[in-house]
Amino acid sequence: DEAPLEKAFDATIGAGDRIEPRDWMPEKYRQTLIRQVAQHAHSEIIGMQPEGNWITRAPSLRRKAVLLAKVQDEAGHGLYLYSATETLGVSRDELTRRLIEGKQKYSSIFNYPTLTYADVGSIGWLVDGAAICNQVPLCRTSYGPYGRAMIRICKEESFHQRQGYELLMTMMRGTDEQRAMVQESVNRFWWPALMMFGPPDGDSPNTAQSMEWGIKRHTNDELRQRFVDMSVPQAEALGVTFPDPELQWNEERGSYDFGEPDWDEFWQVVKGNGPCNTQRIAHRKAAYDDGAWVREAALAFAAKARADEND
Ligand code: FAQ
Repeated sequence: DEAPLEKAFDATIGAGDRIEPRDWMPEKYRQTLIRQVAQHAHSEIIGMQPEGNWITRAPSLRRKAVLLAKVQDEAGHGLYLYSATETLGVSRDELTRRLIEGKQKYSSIFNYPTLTYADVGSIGWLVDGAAICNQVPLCRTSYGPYGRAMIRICKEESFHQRQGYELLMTMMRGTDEQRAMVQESVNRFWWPALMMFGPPDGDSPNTAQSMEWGIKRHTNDELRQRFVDMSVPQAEALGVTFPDPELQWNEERGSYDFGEPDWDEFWQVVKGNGPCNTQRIAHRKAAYDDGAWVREAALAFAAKARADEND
């Protein structure tokens, strides 16, 4: 009889306490977490590709070192998150296979190309900015291992956001050509960054249940609004504009009004038809296949160590 277990689970959630790996949990809670945390992990790993594209072409040793450190952090975030997912009973290898086979998603944003070096700055400022907005509340998510991973990840994302903003600020102090490059990049990344928060609340099948379980703490639209309000003054300080004629301060709401993202484009990208979906998955698959010998060697070594122990 699971009723008393379910009651204890509900009480833990109701009290705002955390569910830990060995606690009983409803199967749907487990599956929702596997879905969200695995998608998040995949996003970090796939998210290494757009910026990784510029490591060999960074304009100075300093910029290269910063970018290299950021991309390495993303690998680390992926690993914390795969570890958190493993506590729910699914292996990292299985999750990687689901990603490569297109059975699990990763964030739409990483299916856009990085065409100029300014895109490294825009990703740091806007993409990491959006990620922070979304992830700071996730530090209080109801599942312990996920929340603890988020705390560390958010600290590193703050550094990522600042390196992007500082990079763009430096370019804005440069030539007219550099300023134009920044504006062009911001124009391309603004709408995709707003789409990172997911579909509008009315079209978000998972939000209500995830909020009830304390997995999500705010709705997609709440966080999107928070991100817009945070970004506008930053854009003014930087000296760029966002490509949205409807963007306007609303005195009554104490928030910015803004236009509607192109949700058809969003669903196309989510379904696999974005500009870089095929390339991103092909690259990930090649890296996985190329690493097969390392996994085999590690397994053989572990088997030998076990055999030696038994001698
Ligand atoms: N892209 O019912 P909802 C980063 C899917 S930050 C693709 O609203 P939910 C840092 C959604 O999965 C990026 N798919 O879903 C970094 C669902 O499909 P499903 C990663 C999306 O889960 C920076 C369907 O649409 N951050 O990596 C997207 O309640 C720079 C219906 O949506 C996270 O993952 C999208 N944008 O809310 C790294 C944060 N939006 O699964 C490198 C944690 C929605 O039923 C460089 N995740 N979908 O088949 C979350 O907060 C939530 O999962 C949401 C979606 C808010 C993303």
